[in-house]
Amino acid sequence: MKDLTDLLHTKYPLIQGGMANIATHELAGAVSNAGGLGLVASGGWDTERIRQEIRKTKKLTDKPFGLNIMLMSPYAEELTDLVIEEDVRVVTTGAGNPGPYMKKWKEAGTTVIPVVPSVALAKRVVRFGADAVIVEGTEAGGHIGEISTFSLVPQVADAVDVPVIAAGGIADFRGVDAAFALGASGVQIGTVLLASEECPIHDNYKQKIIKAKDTETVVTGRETKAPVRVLKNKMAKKYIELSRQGVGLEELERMTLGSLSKAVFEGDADEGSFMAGQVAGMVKSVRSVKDILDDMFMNSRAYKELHT
Ligand code: TUI
Repeated sequence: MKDLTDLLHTKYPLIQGGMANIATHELAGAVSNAGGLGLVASGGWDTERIRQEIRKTKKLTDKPFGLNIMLMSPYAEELTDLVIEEDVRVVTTGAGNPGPYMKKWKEAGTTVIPVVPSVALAKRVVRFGADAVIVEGTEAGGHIGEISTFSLVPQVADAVDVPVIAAGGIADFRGVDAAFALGASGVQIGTVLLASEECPIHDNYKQKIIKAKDTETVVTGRETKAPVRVLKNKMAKKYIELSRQGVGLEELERMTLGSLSKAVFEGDADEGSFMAGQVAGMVKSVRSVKDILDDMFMNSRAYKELHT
């Protein structure tokens, strides 16, 4: 199989997670400059704000970067055109089926890499022309599927003939090696990047990640079919209670994005939604994005084998 770095035009076979409200030009530019594929995220922002983020990223880096489109966003449809207007070379999608937009992107020569939580969706997006798939396990932070990375990655790798990128549960070189052993050609990381110098979030959020233990994340909103993994706090308890009481999906989504802003910008320990994956317990310090990526790949046997 072709090396993922040939598809992404990057030094490392790594994509940054498209974290809503967090993955701005600062983070995307830093990840691309460090040798991964940085992403500008879309969840929470309107089309003009994202256009500005894309333009600012181009000023920060001459390396490739992408746009993540959260398909539950009210601006999703507009963003599918923005990709083409702003000549973004790679698009990743999440929280839905990008099938209806694939023809337009393929005609424009965009590289399309959907996040999939199941074998069925992986097969469907590949039929529509996906260039690779990001297979995200339930260990990940934010909006998640049901199946673990360990179980899902090999099943998707057996089912499709495009590169598989493993996501969820990966924070260091051991995760990279495990992903390759399971049949992946690369990784996507999010939580470990929250604790990077370049990540533009409130310091309280970074400190919460660093202090978190293995048992500190919880999944909210299972009843509403929009499960979201966050660090345990007052807001998470309130959200679980409301979704048990049957509060509607739309209201819960609005609440989620509102409380995510409180976490990201204000570091509000009680009212914030601190989205994080189960690997938060592994993250022990704030480092530069370059240190995080160099450490992941210079110590990975799988990466060394591919590149020597
Ligand atoms: O999208 C994510 N993670 C996210 S999005 C987000 S912002 C948010 N805003 C309001 C409410 C909830 C979240 C925070 N974190 N990850 C990618 C991902 N995609 N995980 C799971 C999926 C997924 C789920 C179902 C992808 C496709 C899918 O398809 C269902 C279908 O239509 O077949």
